[in-house]
Amino acid sequence: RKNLHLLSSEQIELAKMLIEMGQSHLFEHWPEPGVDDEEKRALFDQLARLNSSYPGGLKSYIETARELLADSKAGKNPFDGFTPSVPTGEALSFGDGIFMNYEQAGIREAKNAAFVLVAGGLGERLGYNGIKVALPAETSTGTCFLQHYIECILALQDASCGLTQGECQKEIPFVIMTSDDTHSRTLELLESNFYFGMKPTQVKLLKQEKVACLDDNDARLALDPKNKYRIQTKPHGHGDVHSLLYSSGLLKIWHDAGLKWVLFFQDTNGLLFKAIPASLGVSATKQYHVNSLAVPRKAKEAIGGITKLTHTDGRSMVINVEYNQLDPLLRATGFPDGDANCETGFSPFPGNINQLIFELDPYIEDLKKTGGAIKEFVNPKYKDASKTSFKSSTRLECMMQDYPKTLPPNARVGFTVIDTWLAYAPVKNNPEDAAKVPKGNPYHSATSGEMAIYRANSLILKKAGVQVDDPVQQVFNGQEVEVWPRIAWKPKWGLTFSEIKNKIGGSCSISQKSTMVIKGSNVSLQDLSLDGTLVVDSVDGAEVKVRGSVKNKGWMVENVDYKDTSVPEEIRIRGFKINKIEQLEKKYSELGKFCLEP
Ligand code: UGB
Repeated sequence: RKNLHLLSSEQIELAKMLIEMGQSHLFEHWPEPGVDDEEKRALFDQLARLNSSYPGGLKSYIETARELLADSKAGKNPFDGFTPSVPTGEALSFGDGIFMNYEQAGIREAKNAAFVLVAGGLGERLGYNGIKVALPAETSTGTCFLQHYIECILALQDASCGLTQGECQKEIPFVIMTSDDTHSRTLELLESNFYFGMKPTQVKLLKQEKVACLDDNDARLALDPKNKYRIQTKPHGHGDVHSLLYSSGLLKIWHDAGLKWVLFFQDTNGLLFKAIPASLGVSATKQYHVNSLAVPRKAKEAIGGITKLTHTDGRSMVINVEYNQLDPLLRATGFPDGDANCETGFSPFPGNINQLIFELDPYIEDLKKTGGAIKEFVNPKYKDASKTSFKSSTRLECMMQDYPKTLPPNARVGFTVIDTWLAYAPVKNNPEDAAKVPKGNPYHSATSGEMAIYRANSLILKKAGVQVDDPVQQVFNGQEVEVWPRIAWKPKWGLTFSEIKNKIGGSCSISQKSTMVIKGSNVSLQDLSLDGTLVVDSVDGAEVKVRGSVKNKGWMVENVDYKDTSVPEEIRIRGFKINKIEQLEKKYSELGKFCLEP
């Protein structure tokens, strides 16, 4: 009470509420006025931020926490009354007629879409010191994930308007959700690279706030062990993206601009955009309010399972069940083997890759009711079986894919299963953990993420008629992977299968030791025989035909050890580096028609 004069009238109201909510321990230790006054004010500034950034404020946070902590202590099953079963969705097969029709529908719709990248996570499992979106997706070109995503969105924009690069009047909005852990470094990456060609006004960064940690089952807010005038905070999870989009006013702006779709995606999947046109086409054709992208899932793989949950009262929903919950849920509901592969060698539950496509208007209508609040969960680590105290403080968390949990039963919620090789190769695990992944399960490492890009590009070209040599097996950082020719292209060269096919003519072949990098949009391959390295760049408006035989010493993939600190971290976590020995490299800077025939 003696310190009240230090606070504004709003802060006094906040203090009263906190005391009523059993949080007086936050101030009990405060010394006489005149001692640490600045620190006391700083605590209230932080409390005000925590209060305003959570839907319903700290009161609501504490109430929800008490309920969830009581449920957790009682061992209540979050799936009580629900029986899981395998849902049916749209399964796509790359390159067939249906797939290509969906791709065309998706390209038409792309100009009515906004993209949202959730990039607030530090990636603790990867243990990389930088932000994950700054990591090269592949090291033949060195293109980082953020650059790749921006180039994909720009290419989609142009393709959707039916124009060549830069001429499209409609700008696809791009939002990046950051956090205190990633915000300044994301902004710096964008600014120092001129937003990778996107207009700065087209990109919006929304920073998520962390939430207060909780010390006990009464949801007493935890003071920071290092500073008794600060609340300890931790990330709340990617589910924050919904309330942030809503409170930013962006959804209304998009609605007024005639947009129809919002696409959410994660920070390190170099394949994702190969599946975007077709899956957006599925959303548009089937008029899905929510469409989750999924891939065949290996049992125990650290990706959620898309599951149909049917309640005893008749309700049912199709929802992600997170990887740590799927096994206990199955065991408790008559599947004694839990999360196990079936005769196909995969889990019968498709794997959620957290690429979500929402139809904008129903999304806005739902958020008007919820403010974007997502069903949360709590995961306290108890000291002992009495479940009365925690090993360390806990907090509420939420996931963006839990959004459909608040939808009415008539909402059209679907999912699209797509080949893993085409759609999903995230970079999440550090080399040591990746090397311990059970044989046959994906590594999800920087090594496998890069090799998956070459594999996908090789398989796409093969399907388009190019004779691509088989891969060799090699071990990097203890992980055995297929090494295909290192083929990389800018998204504007080919976003869809039909576009790529149209750029290939005659009989083309690429040997396993080869590298091919295509940077121009209008480069076609005619009777090309490549055995070495070829790099072709051209400005828009230059039409380049590459034909004949290219043979040189090329670029070699050489082992490096992840413990070798003389090698930059972003390279050594892959376990290999590209040694550029010899290449044919051509750049066309003038408009016109050219033929590259060595
Ligand atoms: N992220 C944030 O933006 N903010 C946060 O507070 C936390 C994360 P992880 P996770 O597709 O592979 C998810 O840690 O949570 C961003 C799905 O829940 O990489 O283990 C972060 O920057 C799971 O169902 O993933 O698992 C990153 O971009 C499964 O689908 C993204 O959120 C799995 O991803 C995901 O964070 C998958």
